[in-house]
Amino acid sequence: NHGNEYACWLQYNKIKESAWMEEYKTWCSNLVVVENSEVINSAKAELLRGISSMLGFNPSVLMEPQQKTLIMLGTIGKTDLLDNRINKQEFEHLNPDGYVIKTVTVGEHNRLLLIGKTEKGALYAAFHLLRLMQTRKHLHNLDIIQNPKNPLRMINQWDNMDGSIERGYAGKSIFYENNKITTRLDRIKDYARLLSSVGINAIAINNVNVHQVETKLTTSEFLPDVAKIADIFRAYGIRTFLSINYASPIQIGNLPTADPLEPKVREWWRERVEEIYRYIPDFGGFLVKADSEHRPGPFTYNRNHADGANVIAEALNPFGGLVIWRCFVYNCLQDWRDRSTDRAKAAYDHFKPLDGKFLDNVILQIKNGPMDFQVREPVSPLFGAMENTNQMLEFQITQEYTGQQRHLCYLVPQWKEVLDFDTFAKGEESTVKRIVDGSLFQYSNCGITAVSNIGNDTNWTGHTLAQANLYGYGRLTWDPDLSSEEITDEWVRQTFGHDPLVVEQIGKMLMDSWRIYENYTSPLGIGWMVNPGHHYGPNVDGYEYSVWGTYHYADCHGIGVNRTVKDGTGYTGQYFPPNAQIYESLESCPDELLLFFHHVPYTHRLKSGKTVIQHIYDTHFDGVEQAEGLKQRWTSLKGKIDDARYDSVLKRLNEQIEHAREWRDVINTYFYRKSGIPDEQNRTIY
Ligand code: GCW
Repeated sequence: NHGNEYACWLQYNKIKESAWMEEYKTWCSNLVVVENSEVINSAKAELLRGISSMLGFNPSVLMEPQQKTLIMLGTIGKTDLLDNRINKQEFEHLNPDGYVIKTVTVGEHNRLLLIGKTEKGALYAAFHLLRLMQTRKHLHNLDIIQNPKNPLRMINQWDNMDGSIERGYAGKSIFYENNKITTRLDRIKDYARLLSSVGINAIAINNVNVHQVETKLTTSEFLPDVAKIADIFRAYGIRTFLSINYASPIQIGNLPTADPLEPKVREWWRERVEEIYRYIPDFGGFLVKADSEHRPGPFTYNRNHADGANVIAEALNPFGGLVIWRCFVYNCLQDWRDRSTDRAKAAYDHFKPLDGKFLDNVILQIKNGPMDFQVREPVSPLFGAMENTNQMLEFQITQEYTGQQRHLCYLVPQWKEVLDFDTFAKGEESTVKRIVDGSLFQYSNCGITAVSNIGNDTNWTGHTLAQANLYGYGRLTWDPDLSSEEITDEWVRQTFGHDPLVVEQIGKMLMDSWRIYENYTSPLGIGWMVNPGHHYGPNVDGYEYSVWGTYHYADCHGIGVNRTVKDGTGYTGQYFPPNAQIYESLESCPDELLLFFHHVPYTHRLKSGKTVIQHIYDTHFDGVEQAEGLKQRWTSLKGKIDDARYDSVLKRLNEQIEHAREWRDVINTYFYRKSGIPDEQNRTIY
């Protein structure tokens, strides 16, 4: 037992309130499980663990129902032999991962049914019941039908085999050390439990930047160990994927080329894939970063991304494997004087012309947003722009540009905005969530993925409150219609208990935190004012004259990127109407994205009535005060939270305040110096 910070939201703390204890005891004394499979066994083990820990006794496990009040766990196929009053029609429209939770009366006794359409559904039902108990919900009269909205609910690890994690802020990798796969598999199992409890069903276990050793993960040198990891995840309903190096045929296959149209290359991929499936029969497939940030890809051979993806997809197809091909492709050797190249436009320009050219088992993975994972960006215009090509969405849970898990920044509200964004691709209600769940264009493969925020720190995420981002991400992939408030409330109760003050204060801290971070860092949709390389801390011109295409164009007259069709880069034209018009016009463009789309003088008046320069000053002064407010909320909870977690969060909040001040002063001074316009309120600007 490593304590509450390790257990995250699966603490299963002893229930002290006697009323709840009595109610749950009635239900949980007997557990019937007639099936015996890996996934069902995981579900059974989790129920036993949770119940014994919360209620202090081990339920009797029965092989067949008896005349008692009991829980029944299983799949609709097997449990329909027993009289369970289940309406089978309810299952017809459910996805394979769906389930029903229901309380029924049979004879004189009650049964609580946890019935999956498949065994994965049963596992999710078990986690759901434990969540109901951990959040103190009544169990009588349950009638729940759950169906995951997204077929793929995925996690990407950016872990390297030397144990480092690209953009990792919570220690080292739990998967690798010293260029080998770890032998400490317990931690991976606990990770699988956490992920599965929120519905994650796929994971790519190595960094999309695939270096020399990692290229060999697809070979017999490492496949036996990859298979061990896949075994663990499989028991929790999670399929394992590998990130691959596009130049593998050259690097490990001794071929002179990786040209996708070369028959020898095709044959090589076929053999590679066959071997992988001998070790991992349900292998998920490959995640590919190609022709992106100096990674190899089909461009070398004058082939396009469809040629590149399809040759690998062909090899995977007989086994049901997928190619997940990233759209993060742009010119990373730009000259800052070149105003016609626009990184935000790149994904659309590269991929839109290839609509319909990809095989069915290829999915395009599109980053939110069009530039990168900035604090605020518009939604990528590529969503909805490819009716005949499977798409999925990529979020970043790890807080690369949002405070690196030293600052509190709860991203669920940001993700909700993206998912709810109406692209108008097929008229009204063409929201991003309906595109990536496959319902708008009937995609065969699709969903949501995100870069993980965990490492081997005891609390997994560095900042204990950053656990909420992992939890919330999973919940949203299952059901993007859940509100931020619901998710937050669930997470706080499971993580910190039910004291009303605790629930209220932590909930507010989380809900306000993204806006607070935005306030003291990046105003009005401008990003990138960070130190180059590690991306922590303010540096207004850090990226301004570099090759990455990330400019704000601030000078003594004004700031912002003109991305209009009229006289800018033309980016706004990538959106469907009416979004295209809304962003094109200075009058209708929302304040929060103004500088993403327009270059304006510092004296330009926002819809809020403030000038741009005054907005910059005000938000930066406010942001620091709000960061101080976060600490006040937290310290009001002293004594209500265990010391370990209380102290570690307090330490980070203190650091956040320090850094917020640094941000404020650096940004305000820079723009005061550039514009020469003083703060209306005469506050200190250095
Ligand atoms: O934002 C950038 C990161 C890189 C990352 C890249 C990507 C894995 O700074 O570290 O590389 O995105 O998404 O490929």
